[in-house]
Amino acid sequence: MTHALIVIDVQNDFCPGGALAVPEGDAIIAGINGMMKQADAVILTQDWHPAGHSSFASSHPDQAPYSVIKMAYGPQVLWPDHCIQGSNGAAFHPDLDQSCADLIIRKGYNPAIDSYSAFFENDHITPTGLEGYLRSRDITRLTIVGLALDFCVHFSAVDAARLGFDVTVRQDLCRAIDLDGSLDDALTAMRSAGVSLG
Ligand code: VGL
Ligand code: ZN
Repeated sequence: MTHALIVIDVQNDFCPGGALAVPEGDAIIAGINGMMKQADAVILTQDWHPAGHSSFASSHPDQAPYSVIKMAYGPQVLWPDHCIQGSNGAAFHPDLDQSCADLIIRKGYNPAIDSYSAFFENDHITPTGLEGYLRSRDITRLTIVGLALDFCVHFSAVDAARLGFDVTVRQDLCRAIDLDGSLDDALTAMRSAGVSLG
């Protein structure tokens, strides 16, 4: 059984001082670095939006950040501008050890669709390619950590479990945004999808 550590979006914009800062987002980095040596494969994801992305409140002049609108593919939270391609905010936090990473997968680059999950864009159809990568390396067991627990970690973990991977989310190595009960909803959804919450 081959085991991969998937590190979700440990980027400057999700850490204190960033554009979409997750409280204590940087507090998990030392623990994540420590886990990398134990995994057969280490995969980092990077939220990577073009300027003017449709998930930004600034792209919808009548909408405030954190409001929810209906997109063709379902409800979408509108975020402050964040993780713009090539910006310092989109860079990995300088304390994250990138030297062990086998693969860096970028997501959210399609201007019209957000992508919380590392596996599918928010239409739940368009693949990122990560599933094929994992299967071709015979990886069956995943430990998922990172930011934010209630958005990108949550959707990545649920998709992974539905695809048949054996998934553990290490809650101590995640932090949440917690918007309108989103953390409780995420924990419930992960449990019912068969994700182990470690
Ligand atoms: C994320 C909101 C917008 C995340 C990414 O990494 O959880 N959340 N883009
Ligand atoms: Zn984003």
